[in-house]
Amino acid sequence: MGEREIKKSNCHFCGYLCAMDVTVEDGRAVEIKPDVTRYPYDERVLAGCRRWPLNLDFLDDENRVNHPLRRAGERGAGVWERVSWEEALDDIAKRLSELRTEHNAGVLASMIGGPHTSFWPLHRFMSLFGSPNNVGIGQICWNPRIWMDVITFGWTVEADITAETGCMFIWGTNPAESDNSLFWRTIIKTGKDESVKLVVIDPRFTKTARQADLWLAPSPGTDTTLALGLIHVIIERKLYDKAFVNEWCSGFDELIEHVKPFTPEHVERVCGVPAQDVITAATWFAERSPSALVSGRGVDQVGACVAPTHRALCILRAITGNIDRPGSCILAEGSDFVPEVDLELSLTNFDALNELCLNTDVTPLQCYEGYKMVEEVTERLGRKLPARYLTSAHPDLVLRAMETADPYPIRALIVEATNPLLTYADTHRVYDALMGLDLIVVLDYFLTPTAQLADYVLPSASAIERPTFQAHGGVANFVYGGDAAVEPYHERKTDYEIFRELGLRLGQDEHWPDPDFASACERALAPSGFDWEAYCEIGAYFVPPAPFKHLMPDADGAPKGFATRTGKIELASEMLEALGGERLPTQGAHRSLCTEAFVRECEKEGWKHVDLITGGRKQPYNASMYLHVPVFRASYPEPLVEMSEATAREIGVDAGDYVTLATTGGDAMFKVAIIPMKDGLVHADYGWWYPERPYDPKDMQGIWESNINMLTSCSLEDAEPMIGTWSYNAIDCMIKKA
Ligand SMILES: Nc1nc2c(c(=O)[nH]1)N[C@H]1C(S)=C(S)[C@@H](COP(=O)(O)OP(=O)(O)OC[C@H]3O[C@@H](n4cnc5c(=O)[nH]c(N)nc54)[C@H](O)[C@@H]3O)O[C@H]1N2
Ligand SMILES: Nc1nc2c(c(=O)[nH]1)N[C@H]1C(S)=C(S)[C@@H](COP(=O)(O)OP(=O)(O)OC[C@H]3O[C@@H](n4cnc5c(=O)[nH]c(N)nc54)[C@H](O)[C@@H]3O)O[C@H]1N2
Ligand code: SF4
Ligand SMILES: [Mo]
Repeated sequence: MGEREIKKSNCHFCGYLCAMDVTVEDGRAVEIKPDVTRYPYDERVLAGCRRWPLNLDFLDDENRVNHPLRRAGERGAGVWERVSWEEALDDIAKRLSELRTEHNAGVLASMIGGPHTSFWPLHRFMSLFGSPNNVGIGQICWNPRIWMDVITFGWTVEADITAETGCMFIWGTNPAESDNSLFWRTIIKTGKDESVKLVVIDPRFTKTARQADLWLAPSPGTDTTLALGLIHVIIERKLYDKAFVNEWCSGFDELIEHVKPFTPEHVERVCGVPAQDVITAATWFAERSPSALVSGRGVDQVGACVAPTHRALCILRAITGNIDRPGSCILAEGSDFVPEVDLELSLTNFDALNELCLNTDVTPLQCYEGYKMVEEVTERLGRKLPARYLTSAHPDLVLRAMETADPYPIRALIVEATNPLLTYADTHRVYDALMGLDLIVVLDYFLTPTAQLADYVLPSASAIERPTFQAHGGVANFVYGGDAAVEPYHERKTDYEIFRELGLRLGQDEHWPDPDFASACERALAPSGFDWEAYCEIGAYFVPPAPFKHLMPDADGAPKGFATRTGKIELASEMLEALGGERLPTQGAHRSLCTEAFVRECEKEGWKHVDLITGGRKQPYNASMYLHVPVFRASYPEPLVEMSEATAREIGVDAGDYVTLATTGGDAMFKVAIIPMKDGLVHADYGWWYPERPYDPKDMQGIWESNINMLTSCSLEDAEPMIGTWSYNAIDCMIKKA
């Protein structure tokens, strides 16, 4: 037997990054167990998680990509040859350089996905290359909340759930499935605690809703109205925090006028939520302060409603004094370590990136000019937001540039940690655009359907083969993770090393001083005074945010206030108005994915027209990941569409029947599950493909069968106008028994 050693590392199969003790023998991991000594150990979390043992399986998974692969047939034919790293990187760098010379730096786009890895190495590479064209989850995940928080409060806020919290709103998020963490455990505890009122706002009666004292089920995409209705009740009944509003909020008189029409009866008509429930929820939130609020995809992915709903939720917290008060929502601190924007180097090359930015004038906030404007506010705190997510290029514009070279051609694409054929809107359009490109490079663990379209597939090191440094864009003083347990197996490399080596080939030498990811993280951490060894030993660097920061004295001894233009919380937003937007939130319109003619035609053939929401999180999967794990598939073998009993009756189907869902964009098949939820609405799983099938260029492992994103669209036409958010919720489709 060789040398045995216990290495401290982390699982990265969700954003929680549980600490693991990995037994390593001769450079190979032979055993893994949760580390009880390190953040964020929680017995119940681990007992509820089925993924962590996979950390070992994934190292040797037969489907893993172990060497760089080069396309050896037509694009998408599935014919590959093994090449050396030198050959692959030399050729990619040469072709990128030629394309840039022939067109401009915008010729290269990148696509990213959920928080699977640190994306700043890709962003650094793109910034230095000169392209602003990174597409990803920016507009539809996390980013809208960050924008609206900063515009209203001067920085971002996080829920601070403590023993003092008297009421909690869980709005459009289902942590029971999406966040197997302490947060979910807190909700279970809160659900049992008589002294805390838990309100869940979700059209589905989720596992989270089952914990609630009150479940509000608004029609999808009517949340702005619901939030304005709560504000109406709070103002009408004088339940707001008068002293806080007087001293620290601007625009209250305008707000009073603005919410007058949003009576509980009006809310009942628009949202389908009983008027009495609106009153109860509003009263609890105001009277039981400190109250906390957490939101998720049910607020983030509803097109035109996204910014107004977030703004209304900011206002709700502000007028009840639930900002920066323990037990409510606390303004985060800036990071003591290097903020993400300085790692991604977007500001270093700002003018060049701004020049090529496709979003400017289209989505005035989500672009480099919008970033600059908001910087005026964050600078007062001496802080910077990450720029790459908040300026991410709109997919409608990037796809158009690929399709038509308007306003300039995009001919090359780097795909890191995402599977856009399953997870981006409008699969047919994404497929066609990718098929027409000159160069596609995919970094992934597996040969996903998207990877099958590449020129090069580069094998990424997975968790425990690489260090982790999770800093949430550096918008809080919190980073966690740890070291690698083993060197990457086979010829895999960390994503950092891949971008560095490409960067070195393209003259970016001075900006990549660290040879490996661990030393780059060490450098990023250094300003905090914490060294890498201590970080790996403890697993986190965290400075809890101080409460009541607006009351702290500035240099002149006056209270600091908030970092907005007015120094107060902006109920009516000066900044949104300056960008051509609304001072106060109004309800945005629904997105229809079916033309009238399409609806008429379908109805003649017996189809029903229903509201649609998609992608509600489900354990044990993550979007398109883990479907190849046999025990997972045995427990969850098929893609489901959920609906209420009444809706099923209306459509003429039973649980277990197969149905087809269709929009003007495409159709997909699902198996019916009956759950308690809003009537007239269906909810479809997302990310579904069949990795067990041998690859065939036509079938693409089933991406044309039950992939809900064949039906969705990222069209700017009815996207949110400031940020450009498109819709995965609050859409519609036709449905019929298959
Ligand atoms: N209809 C609909 N569409 C949606 C959503 C929805 O709810 N409904 N949700 C949206 C949201 S919020 C998100 S975040 C996206 C998620 O979309 P994606 O992030 O594209 O989803 P995943 O299927 O998790 O794809 C992750 C891919 O990255 C690979 N991977 C994982 N870790 C690493 C790594 O460290 N390095 C590299 N190189 N590769 C890695 C995995 O093998 C997998 O192939 O989907 C969005 N799309
Ligand atoms: N198991 C698993 N966990 C995950 C992921 C995964 O793919 N799988 N993905 C990770 C990622 S990338 C993300 S972004 C997070 C997302 O985490 P969450 O935000 O918790 O996402 P969901 O679980 O889909 O919860 C969103 C809820 O919003 C509801 N909803 C839909 N439309 C509306 C609406 O118009 N109004 C209201 N009020 N509610 C609505 C849906 O019914 C759903 O229950 O999860 C992360 N965790
Ligand atoms: S999947 Fe998430 S909850 Fe499970 S062990 Fe890994 S990091 Fe922890
Ligand atoms: Mo996400």
